[in-house]
Amino acid sequence: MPDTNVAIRTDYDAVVVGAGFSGLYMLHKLRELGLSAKVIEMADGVGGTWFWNRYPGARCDSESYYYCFTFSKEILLEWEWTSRYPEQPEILRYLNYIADKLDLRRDIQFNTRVMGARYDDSSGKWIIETESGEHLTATYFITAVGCLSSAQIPNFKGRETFRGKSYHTAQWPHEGVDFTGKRVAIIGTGSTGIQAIPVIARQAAHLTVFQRTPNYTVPARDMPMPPEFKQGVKARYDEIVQKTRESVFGMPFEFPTQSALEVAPEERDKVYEDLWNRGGFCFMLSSFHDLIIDPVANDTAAEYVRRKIREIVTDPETARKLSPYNHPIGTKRPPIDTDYYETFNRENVALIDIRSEPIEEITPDGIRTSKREYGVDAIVYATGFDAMTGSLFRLNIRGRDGILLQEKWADGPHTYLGIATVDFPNLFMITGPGSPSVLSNMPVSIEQHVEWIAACLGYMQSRGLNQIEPLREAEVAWDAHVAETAAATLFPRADSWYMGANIPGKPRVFFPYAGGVGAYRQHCAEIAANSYEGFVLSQHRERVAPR
Ligand code: NA7
Repeated sequence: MPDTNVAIRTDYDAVVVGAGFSGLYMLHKLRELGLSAKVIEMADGVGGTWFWNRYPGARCDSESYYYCFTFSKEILLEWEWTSRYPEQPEILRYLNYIADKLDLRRDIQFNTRVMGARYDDSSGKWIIETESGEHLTATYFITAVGCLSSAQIPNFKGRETFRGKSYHTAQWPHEGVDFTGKRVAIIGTGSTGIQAIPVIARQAAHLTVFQRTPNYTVPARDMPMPPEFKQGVKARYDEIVQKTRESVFGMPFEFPTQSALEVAPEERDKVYEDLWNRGGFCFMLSSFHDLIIDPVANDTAAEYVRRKIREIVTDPETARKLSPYNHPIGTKRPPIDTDYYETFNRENVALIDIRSEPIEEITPDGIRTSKREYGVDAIVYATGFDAMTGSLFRLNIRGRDGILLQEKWADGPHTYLGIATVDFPNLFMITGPGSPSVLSNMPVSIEQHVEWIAACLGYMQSRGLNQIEPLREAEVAWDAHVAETAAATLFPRADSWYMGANIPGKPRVFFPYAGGVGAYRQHCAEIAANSYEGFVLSQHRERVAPR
């Protein structure tokens, strides 16, 4: 990058990276402020997560009527969702519709990868370098890169020797994959594997599932959106939107007030049974208030799911292998499914528990465990992501004095509100670590962050200010609050990607903020109302080098 300690030209008020939900809305808000902005996007289209994750069975686990933008009544009323849980192609169509409706594409630069971004102290500007060697300058640098965008393939020995086809679920070929007549292996039973396994099993000649940790999953109960439900939702949108914003998880469910331990076992089972039949996240979110804070309460729900597995799966040994035992329910990101446990009753599906039979290597013909080699034609890696920080670190962001974000965060992320970080002035991270982000219905948290950032920029604009950076003591206090909030829950008891546990060498801290969407929103609003308490706002005066 050029060493610029002289006055530099500024191309844009803001450069935003990523054209998914966050980048699209951020661009719209920046335009409303009259600021010049450019969105840089690696893909050749909008959509972010929903552009890349095209694996069989890919759909959203949040229900369509609240997994959407809410800032425009016109959009809310105009767009028609077809099913209870939108499939990936439908969400991608929706985001394309948003881009067209708001005329966003003219300020998005597609097929462009950001290689580095550096804050230049003397000019107070960001210099963003792209893969083609282009340099863009901006006053504000805004990351809209998503929390689960850096795909992770474990470094199995011999991986490159495999003669068949390999796929990561988040890098799926756009033309699709036909597994008809093929012997397929899938590694990973997180939300993605759980969605993909039943669909691949119906197509492939044989599917071998390599499972490291059995997961608790609850039926989604997907269905077409009944027209009367759609109408009812549209009539009640204001109320639904309000509820999601004030809720704990960004979803319009009533938070339960009862403890799982206050009710008789039969009554408790009835609650679980009703919610199991209703389907989706409400099993965890609408049953009892203490499932994620009290291990005894939690185990009532965990045991209910284990019982269901024993009822559904006909082979007792397979049922045993599928039964989660080493973490409380809900402490890993809860999946929801369509026919997941039922799939293991199929003749063409085998389950391999790789804790008792570890994968030793990938061979030219398949996967060799400590017991035998499994010959396959294709391997699907449903092995997840370097969550929350992976997509930020890929940008090689350098703050004051050239400090690299991954160096500053070597022992885990340090942020103020999950939005900003000391030594990186004018950097805003939409749904960054330390914010509710992945513990919430993402569009709700994205809208809240984008609107907060836009309001902050508007405040600065109206006062002739152009520099913002958190105070170190505010960041230290927020980090402590994020950690103590997580410590009051059962989340730290799981080896989850929330804890960085899926990536060898990643610091073991709790990455998102567990204090709830509503409380967090209120806190951010109070900070704004208190003249952006905890931030230093100033006017940067460019240092001009002597001639
Ligand atoms: P997840 O939830 O991280 O799941 C990844 C799965 O892959 C999980 O079962 C892992 O087992 C398994 N995995 C990861 N590394 C390995 C290795 N080295 N060997 C064997 N198995 C491994 O990712 P998803 O894509 O399913 O979901 C991510 C989010 O995307 C999801 O929550 C939604 O928000 C959308 P583990 O449990 O770590 O033992």
